[in-house]
Amino acid sequence: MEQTVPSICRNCLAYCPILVTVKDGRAMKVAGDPQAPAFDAYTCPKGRALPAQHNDPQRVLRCLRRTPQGGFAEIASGDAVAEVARRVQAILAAHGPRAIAMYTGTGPVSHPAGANIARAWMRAIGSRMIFSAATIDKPAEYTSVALHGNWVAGLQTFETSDTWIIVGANPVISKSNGAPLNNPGMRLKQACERGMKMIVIDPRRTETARRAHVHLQARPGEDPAILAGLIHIIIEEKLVDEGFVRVNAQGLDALKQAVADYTPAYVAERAGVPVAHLLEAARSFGRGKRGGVVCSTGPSFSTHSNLSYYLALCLNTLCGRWAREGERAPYPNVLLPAFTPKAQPYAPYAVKSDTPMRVLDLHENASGMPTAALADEILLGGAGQVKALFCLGGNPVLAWPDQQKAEQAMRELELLVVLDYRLTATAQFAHYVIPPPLSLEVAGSSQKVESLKYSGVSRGYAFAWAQHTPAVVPTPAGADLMDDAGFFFHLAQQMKLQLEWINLRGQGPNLESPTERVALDMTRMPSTEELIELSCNNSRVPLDEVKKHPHGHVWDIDVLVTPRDADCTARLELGAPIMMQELRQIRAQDAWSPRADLAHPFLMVCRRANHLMNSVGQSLPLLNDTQETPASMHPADLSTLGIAPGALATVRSAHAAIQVRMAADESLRPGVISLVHGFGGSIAQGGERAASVNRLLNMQERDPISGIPRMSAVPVAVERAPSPG
Ligand SMILES: Nc1nc2c(c(=O)[nH]1)N[C@H]1C(S)=C(S)[C@@H](COP(=O)(O)OP(=O)(O)OC[C@H]3O[C@@H](n4cnc5c(=O)[nH]c(N)nc54)[C@H](O)[C@@H]3O)O[C@H]1N2
Ligand SMILES: Nc1nc2c(c(=O)[nH]1)N[C@H]1C(S)=C(S)[C@@H](COP(=O)(O)OP(=O)(O)OC[C@H]3O[C@@H](n4cnc5c(=O)[nH]c(N)nc54)[C@H](O)[C@@H]3O)O[C@H]1N2
Ligand code: SF4
Ligand SMILES: [Mo]
Repeated sequence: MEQTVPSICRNCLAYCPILVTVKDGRAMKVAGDPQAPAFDAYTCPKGRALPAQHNDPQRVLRCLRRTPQGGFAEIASGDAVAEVARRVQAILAAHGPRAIAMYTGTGPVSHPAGANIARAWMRAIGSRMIFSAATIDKPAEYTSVALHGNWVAGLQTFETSDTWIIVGANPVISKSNGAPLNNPGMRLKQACERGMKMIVIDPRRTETARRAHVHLQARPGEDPAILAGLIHIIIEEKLVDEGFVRVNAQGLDALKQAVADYTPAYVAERAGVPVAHLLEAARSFGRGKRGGVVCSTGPSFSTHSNLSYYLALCLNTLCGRWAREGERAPYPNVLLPAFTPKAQPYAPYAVKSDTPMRVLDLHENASGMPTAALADEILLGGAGQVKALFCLGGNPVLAWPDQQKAEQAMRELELLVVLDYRLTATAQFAHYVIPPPLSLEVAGSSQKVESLKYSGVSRGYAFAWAQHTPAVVPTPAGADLMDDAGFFFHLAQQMKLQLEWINLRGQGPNLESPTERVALDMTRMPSTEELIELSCNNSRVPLDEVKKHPHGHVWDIDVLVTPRDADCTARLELGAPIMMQELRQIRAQDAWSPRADLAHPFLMVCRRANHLMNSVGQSLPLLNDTQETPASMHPADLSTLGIAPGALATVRSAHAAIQVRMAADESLRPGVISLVHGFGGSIAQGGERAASVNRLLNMQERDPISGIPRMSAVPVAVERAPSPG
């Protein structure tokens, strides 16, 4: 029997509403849902490949355990949990809780409850060694807010703005920050048609940049200088919203001084963009009535990311781009609790915590524990050494900077438990692989997307959309799967631990509504539906009401932004001393000499591909037919190098070399090579051809707070690959 049912694609954080055609208990087809409001039946290739992903013959359907010979043998899920519990207890007894670490990657995007229960388990054993992909993604989203403060009612929205600055993001492909996630290409087109002046800073003329009023096709890594330059012009040309700044901010004088030397002429030369474009960008933003500046992985990866993100927040504050008293609240919450969207700041807070790493002088910080340093932490012997790692929906061997070190760390672990449905580059080093059911096999809700606003500014949907989906297909016959939540719950049961579920609504100490703590009944594993109910406790719209709209619904939540409290003393900080100091340091740098490094004359940047989600999708023939890392350069550079489009090339950083398949791309700034991240396999699997971008990186140059190393604007040499044989 064939049936078409509504659901939600949970492969990325756009959470598009979909229609799934189900035949004999198998997903056959996925299409956009025309009955869903506000999405235009949009899907991308990854969403349409959900059936291929679910029915993938290579999918892991039973738990695996490493054999003494180095292969894998199947093990019943209950036995796997019991064995892992025993091994964890032995490690705890010998080395204490710090020896147990957890890494959550992007996998939990599709089952948010898993990471919540996993963290509860880590709290129960007393380990603070909780790492996530956030600190190798956009850690500055958190650190910048800690340094600058945030705004209770949120940023003005893209949908209501007449100007917008996008720094190093390509939302048309990646559904990333700042631009609407629902069919972003269409939303950008509509915005430009209604006259929005969009400014895009990107070394590549991306699908997004093609719509820009001004495209600053700058040299990668110069975002701090460019943003300082825009601030300089906005201050010089008196485009600051002085009334707003007087009431809500402090530190303007310090900022003015620190950007004084970032003149248009200096910035233009340094970043390699025309002065006229810089002036036009600053003027369109400053003279617009509403707008916002958002940053993404481009500035995050190319060093000084705290500063880039911080200056973006300062631009928002200088121009008063926060939702103002009396306007409709932009992020009113549907499946999150109602709150009062006040026109006032959340105060800045401490950016570093007192939990230290043992390596690289790093600490837990506003963005979490520094993941980029976890391999070093695992490899460094002595008291506190990490002996066990739980890897929950992540792929360290392809995602962590310095692939060699990541692989070495995976081998060194006494216990590596990988929760994943694929035998990934990381899973091959695991002692246990625990496969979860996939998204269409479990219930879900859109709440995760709403809570994106707690990690940065302007994220998620600015309209009150919500949807719930039941499981729409059964798990495959003969499978013995365990979802992430179930695994940690059963582990806790085995270890006789009490778990506490926490609903946290906010960022750092700034909470939108009170934290809810619920002691779980440890005698029975709650169902996925029960966990969704728990996470939707006190939601503005009851979950049962949301369930009445299987295609999703946009609620008319007409909540207005309320005035600033009379006793509010919080102020947005424009002159945080460490940021001002970094601005001065960058200005004092000699930016030109390193460019004369003849051994590494090109700058490597990375990007995401429309058909892949980080390392996911590579092995699905429907999405990908090559095992070679796609790279591109400007045709003029290729012809100088004597590399034919389509040929193999070697990319060499100061650290290592990899092979890539080269394409010509006229939209790329000359001098830049762009690689797709997430590609390749482990070094153990494939030598030279296992070309993860992360082979090229190391920890030498890293952010002092988040620890993210230079992952973009990496100096490299590019050569014709030696011909085989
Ligand atoms: N050089 C370089 N390095 C990068 C980046 C870059 O652009 N360049 N990007 C960085 C960024 S932004 C990020 S977010 C990280 C990504 O880092 P990771 O999250 O570590 O990498 P992913 O490839 O996204 O791995 C997600 C894994 O989750 C699994 N998965 C999917 N669904 C589920 C599920 O329901 N349950 C479980 N348990 N697993 C599931 C997938 O099979 C996949 O193996 O990499 C970072 N590293
Ligand atoms: N299709 C697809 N969607 C995804 C993902 C995926 O793998 N595939 N991954 C998801 C994840 S985990 C994340 S974090 C988001 C990320 O979403 P985005 O941050 O939008 O990621 P990209 O599309 O790679 O866009 C980054 C852009 O930064 C530019 N860039 C590189 N270096 C610099 C620089 O120094 N300065 C500036 N200004 N720009 C620079 C690159 O050319 C690129 O166009 O996407 C998510 N969505
Ligand atoms: S953009 Fe693609 S992968 Fe992301 S939710 Fe929509 S259909 Fe799924
Ligand atoms: Mo990411």
